[in-house]
This record gives sequence, C-alpha cells and structure tokens, in this order.
Amino acid sequence: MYKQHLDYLKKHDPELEGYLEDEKARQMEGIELIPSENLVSQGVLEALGSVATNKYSEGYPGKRYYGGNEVIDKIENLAINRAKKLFGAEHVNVQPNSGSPANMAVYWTFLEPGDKAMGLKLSEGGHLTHGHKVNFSGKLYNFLQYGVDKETETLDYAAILEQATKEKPKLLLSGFTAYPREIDFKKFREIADEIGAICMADISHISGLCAAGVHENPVPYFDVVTTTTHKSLRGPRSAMIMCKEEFGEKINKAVFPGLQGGPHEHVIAAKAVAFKEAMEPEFKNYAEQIVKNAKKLAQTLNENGLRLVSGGTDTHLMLVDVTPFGISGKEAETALEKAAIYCNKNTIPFDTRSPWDPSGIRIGTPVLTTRKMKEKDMESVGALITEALHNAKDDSKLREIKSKVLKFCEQFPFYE
Ligand code: DSN
Repeated sequence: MYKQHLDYLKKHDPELEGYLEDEKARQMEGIELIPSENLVSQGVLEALGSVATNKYSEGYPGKRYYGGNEVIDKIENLAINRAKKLFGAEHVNVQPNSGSPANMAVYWTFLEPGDKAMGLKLSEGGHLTHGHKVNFSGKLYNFLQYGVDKETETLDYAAILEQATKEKPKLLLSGFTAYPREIDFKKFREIADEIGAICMADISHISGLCAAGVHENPVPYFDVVTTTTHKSLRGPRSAMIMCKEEFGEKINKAVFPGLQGGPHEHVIAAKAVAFKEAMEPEFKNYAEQIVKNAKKLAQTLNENGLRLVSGGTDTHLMLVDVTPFGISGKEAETALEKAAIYCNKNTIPFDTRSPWDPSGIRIGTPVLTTRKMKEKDMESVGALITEALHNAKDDSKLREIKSKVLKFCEQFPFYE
C-alpha cells in the first residue's frame, strides 16, 4: 500500500492537508472510469515531491544556461535513456510539460503557419490539438480533419488514403482520445509514405499498452510520436516526444527555447521512475489486464442494454451511447458522480446532440486495473453503472448505490 505523506502540512497547513486527504479519499472510495487517469506509485509520488523541483535547468544535459546541473543532467539522461529503451526510440525529449505543448513543438518543427496537416475530428475521437478550429492547431495551420466510417464507427483507411492523396498534407497525424479500437499504425505509415508526409502519432492514451506490447508500438517506424505520461503509462502528469535521430535537434529547439523555459526536473525524475516500472514484467501483465477488463466491462454494459460505439473495444477505453436509457451523456455523468462513479460525457460519432450535452460517456479501465480489479469485478462495476443510469433522476437511489460503491471499493485499497 502506498502513502501520501502529508505530516508537515498536517501541522503547518491543515486546511490544504485536509483538501489533499479529501481528494485521496475520493479517489479511494469511488469507481474511477476516466480512461485518461491513473494512480501513480510511491516512487512517482516521491520523485514529484523531491528537491529536483528547486532547480533551473534551461537547455539540455551537457548544455545548460544555468550552473549546478551536474546531478540534474544525470536525472534527465536517465529518463531519456529509459524512454528510448522502453519504446525503441532513437531520440527522446522528456521536457514537454503536457500533451498540448508536445504536439505544438512537433507542428512547430515540421510545419509553417498555413501548412496543411491532417488529423481525426475531435467529435469522432480526436483531440483539440489535432486541428480543432478553437485550438492553436486549427488556427495556425490548415488542419484537415478525417472521420470514422458511419456504419462501423471505425477508421476507414481507404477513405483516409483518398483524402490524403487529394489534399497532400505535409503531416499526417494518427492518435486519439476517444477511439476504442486498435489503430493500424502500419497503414498510417503507408499512407504517409504514399504522399510524402511526416508520419506522426499521438499515443497519449495507449502508450502504456504500446510499451507493454499489448498494442502495436509505432515509435520504431514513425517519424515522430508524442505521448502524455500519466495515462495508461502510469507516470506523472506530463509528456514527451520521441522521434527519429535526424529530427532530434529541431525537436529539441522547438521545445526549448521555442516554447518552454525551465524544464520541471522533479517531474522528469518521476517520469524516469515510471519508465523503469513500465519495463518490469509486472507492467506487461497490468497492460494485458487493462484490455481484458475493458472487454469484460464492454460486454457487461452491452448485455445490460447500452450501446457500445463500434460494438466494443480493443483497448483500455470505450464510448458508451447512453441514449437507449432515455438520458444524455451529461445526465449520465451527473448521475454516476452522485453514486461515486466517475466518467466524462463525450460525443459519439455523428452525434446529433451538442458537445456540452452529448449522447455518450467515455469510460476506461486503467485505474481499476491498477487497483487490481479483474474480469469478475468488471461484472460488478457494469452492474453498478447500469443501476445508476437506470435511476439517473432518483437521488435517494443514487445515494444507496453510492454506499454499495464505497463498500465495493474497500476491497481494492491503494493509498493508505
Ligand atoms: N484530456 C485528455 C483526455 O482526457 O483524453 C486528452 O488530453
């Protein structure tokens, strides 16, 4: 069992200590289904709380703009070398503070403002930084959007090839935040080669699965791959960029001095911890179990009358159309939260409702699997979700379900 150490705060700042204890209790007492979240280890927590936070280290190992970086260089090199080994990467930059600046640094490296790029629509499983018009990516670049097939709700590679051949984007981006199926990265590479585009993936959601060999890992044969480090990879809240050696220097310059200042070396230390953990055999079992759990949960929800987008999942994540229960995604999210079950409302492909009150919810199994839940537990989780959704407007019933959730979660302690 891991521990959040707050002894000093308890004495000197009990107000904040109380909030941090409350948040820990919320995390332990509820069913966390947000697929982009996870629970980090003691090692990751310790590195995050370390004195590495005190140091300015603009630049890169061996070439800093501040003195006193001898030890920090060792920490950053450790993180870089572990990431290289874990993903088979030629070059790694571990400095991006989160996914958006990582993606921005890649666009900054390969595109000029106004250049064409191509990514999946947000409403069909992409991300804001994959070219949405309200985001810098859609404002600065001519980001064309591809979609999923209306019938199968999955990627149609022939249609992507056709669009890419017609439009000739300079960069082709694969990588998704709400797509439940295996991604054929080899197909994306072929399409990019066909049109001479830079082949980029954003594997933020599935990087833990890729590292464990449970999902195809595009890093060895893509030009550039970004990932956050806190999702299925189970590290600190941050990101990194992996690329071919030939692009390394330009990527480094885009991150610093292009976009960021001093790197967060305590977070980089925590990334090094997570990468070491992900190289251990236990992590492969963990990643395999994430997918087994997701498949079981999808099956349970399907049997209980909910519609799974694309019919199910191959990964850690599923999109559930809740409209068969006569409620919207927003109503589902609110009802589930009252029962201490956490998810996020999400559009489903070709949604007729608005993004603020869409038809679906997005759920996943990384946190539950970190808590050592197995397939049989997914049947219980599926039953609790279904019961809450059937009683979405009945607060007293939702309170009853919450008591059942608290009792269920007691079986899976993680932070004491
Ligand atoms: N916000 C993340 C997610 O929840 O998928 C993506 O950046």
